[in-house]
Amino acid sequence: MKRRDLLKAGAAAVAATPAIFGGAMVPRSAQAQLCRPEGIRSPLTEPDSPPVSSFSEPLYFPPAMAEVPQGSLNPPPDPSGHQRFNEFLPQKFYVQHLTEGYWNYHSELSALNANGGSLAWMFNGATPGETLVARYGEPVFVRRYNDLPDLENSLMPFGYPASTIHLHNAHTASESDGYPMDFTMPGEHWDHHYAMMLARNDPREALGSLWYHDHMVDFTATNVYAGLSAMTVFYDNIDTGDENDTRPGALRLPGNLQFGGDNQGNPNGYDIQFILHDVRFDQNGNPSYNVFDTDGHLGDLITVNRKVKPFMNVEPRKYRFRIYDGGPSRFYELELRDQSEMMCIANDGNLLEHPVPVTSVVLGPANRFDVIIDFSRYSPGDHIDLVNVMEQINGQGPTGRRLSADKVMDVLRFNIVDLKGPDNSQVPSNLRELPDINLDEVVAHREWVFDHDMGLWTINGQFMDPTIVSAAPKQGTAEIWTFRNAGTSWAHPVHVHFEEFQVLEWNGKPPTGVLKSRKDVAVLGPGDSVKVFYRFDDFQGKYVIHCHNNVHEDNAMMLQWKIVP
Ligand SMILES: [Cu+2]
Repeated sequence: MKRRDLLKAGAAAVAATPAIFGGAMVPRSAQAQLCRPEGIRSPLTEPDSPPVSSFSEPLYFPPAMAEVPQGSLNPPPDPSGHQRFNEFLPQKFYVQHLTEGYWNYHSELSALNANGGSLAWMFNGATPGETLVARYGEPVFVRRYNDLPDLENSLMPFGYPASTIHLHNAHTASESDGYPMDFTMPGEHWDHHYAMMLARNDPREALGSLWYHDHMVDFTATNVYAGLSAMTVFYDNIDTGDENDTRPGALRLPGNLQFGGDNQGNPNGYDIQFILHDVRFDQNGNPSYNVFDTDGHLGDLITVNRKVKPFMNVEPRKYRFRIYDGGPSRFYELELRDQSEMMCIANDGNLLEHPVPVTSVVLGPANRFDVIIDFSRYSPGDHIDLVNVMEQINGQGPTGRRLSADKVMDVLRFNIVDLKGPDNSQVPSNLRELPDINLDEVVAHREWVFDHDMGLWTINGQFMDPTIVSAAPKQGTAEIWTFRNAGTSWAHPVHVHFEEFQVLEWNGKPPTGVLKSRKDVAVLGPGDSVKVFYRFDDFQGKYVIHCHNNVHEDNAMMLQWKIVP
């Protein structure tokens, strides 16, 4: 072969390489083509966190939100402020207060701080806030008070104490969605009505693993990093949360709904939620953040449920883990240190048609995966670690390379303890069917190009501007949207509020494996293009499309769109 042919073959090989995200779990050799070092504009110069021990801190399990009586809400809920309120009358009422305080990320960090903890913004005194556990057919009302200190009195050296809380990616009316301009200032509150309705009344549209987080315009990355994130679990007629459920159709996935119960110091039974945030701490044990780096923010310590490199006791049996990448900018490839098998059952919180065996999961900011890990292959006294092997050297995106063995990042240790009872859970071969895609319903095609212009991040050449409506799909119609990354050295996890999408083509090819699913975040590596199918139903109003690298989002990579009659 002549040299020129070799070069051509090399170029073709790169062009044909499946993107890491479009072909999640692609062979390692195919992945070293993402955010390449030659594209680096902002080498990481932040000081390292103080050293802390791995796996010495117990995992934090946020409790489920506790109901309050409707009559305790003063003023009472105002039905006129919500679409379809009387049709979906709330059955469960909750109240949250956003406050500033101190959180024990790790006892060795807390020991560095005169206040005995790391500075944090929290929901009802904790981060992550309580888990919203809800069922389809049982509408929910959440009142959130912004009790953060005002800017002059806040001790947090970053962030802005105005807040709007988005329930990602619930099928929520615009006014309850946490629209970025619908924010409260300290002393104000906002009411959220979650109808707990299936999109288009279709049980195939049920969502499972969601999260709620601040979405303040221009300050999402910092406010979430400060602590304003938490998890949500929706159950329905087949994914009932009870592995002992004898009703026909019940999937009996691991879980026993023992919220508030306790068998291993673990209130959530065998259905466990992990939200990952990478955090960098200063010498006083407080989170640190460089507000001048618009490429993204990387922490050097991975927190799980806001505990640094914690441990969790598990029985030798099956568990369901819902794993959330809480950002702001880190991408993960998570695997067990022995690279043993996990069963992936959901992508972005939506059950797959069939479980897919994997040895790792790849997540960009805001992606979620549900996996089943069967610890029965281990014995009491053993331990096995969950680790991150994705190399990322700045906020732009991952390099695509695997971390060398000495650089692999500790995430969480599972300590195997004695079995307490029988494992009645199942991993059925059929989970949830996908809704139909009827291309005859498509009335419009739109393309959204993610790029970098004039020093900031853009979509279709535009910066976030709440006075501009960039698309106005009609309620009851379907459209095809194409997301394209025009950049050569950065990744963009693209998120659209309100509706799930199904991927038609990822770089021209139909999705397979774990990507054959409903999703709400499409991670675009350099040059990637994704064509998706949307329907717009049930509610009207304003929503956003944005990059979920929250630092890109805050530096203008967000547009408003609207569902119109
Ligand atoms: Cu981005």
